Amino acid sequence: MAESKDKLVYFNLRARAEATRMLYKVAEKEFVDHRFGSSDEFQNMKPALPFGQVPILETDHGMLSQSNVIARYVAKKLGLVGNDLWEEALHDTVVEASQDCVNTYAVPNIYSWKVFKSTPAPENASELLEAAKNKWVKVLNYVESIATGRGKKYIIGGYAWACGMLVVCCNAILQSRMS
Ligand SMILES: N[C@@H](CCC(=O)N[C@@H](CS)C(=O)NCC(=O)O)C(=O)O
Repeated sequence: MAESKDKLVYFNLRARAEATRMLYKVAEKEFVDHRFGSSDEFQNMKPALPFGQVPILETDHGMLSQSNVIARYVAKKLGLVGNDLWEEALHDTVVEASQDCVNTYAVPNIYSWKVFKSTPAPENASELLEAAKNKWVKVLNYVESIATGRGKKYIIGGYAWACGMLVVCCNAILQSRMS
């Protein structure tokens, strides 16, 4: 029986789904990019979601949740995680470091005042932004050093792969939304 297309379900945002979308594009593999048309659509689906949150990926095997798990699963499925255990570990390092960077925005909820403008800026706004920026610079320098240390332009496999996707899209989101 032919395998059906994976279905990625998320809001009409890049955020936690974009790395996975980019992986399918790089691999030229078709998938269903389902973006909620309304908040009601999400609320109706919410009770059926493992953690009541998105993104989720519907596959022939069942429903998968947690964005980084989804990205890793898709990267592995499409052959985009490196050539051996070491390259896979380098890949995971960058994914986790990227998550640390995302947390510098998510934990103090910078998004609510800087991106969504739903709350007023806190008194220590400039310190929070400076700390987040410094974290990003540190992580990106380290990511670059992984590639240059191996005499390569890209982190693993001669290409950017999933971890690169995460870094690229986190960066793109921040540049477009935080300035
Ligand atoms: N750890 C989860 C977090 C998922 C998450 O926070 N999803 C948000 C959107 S980015 C969500 O579904 N929010 C709606 C809600 O919690 O009701 C992941 O990485 O997938």
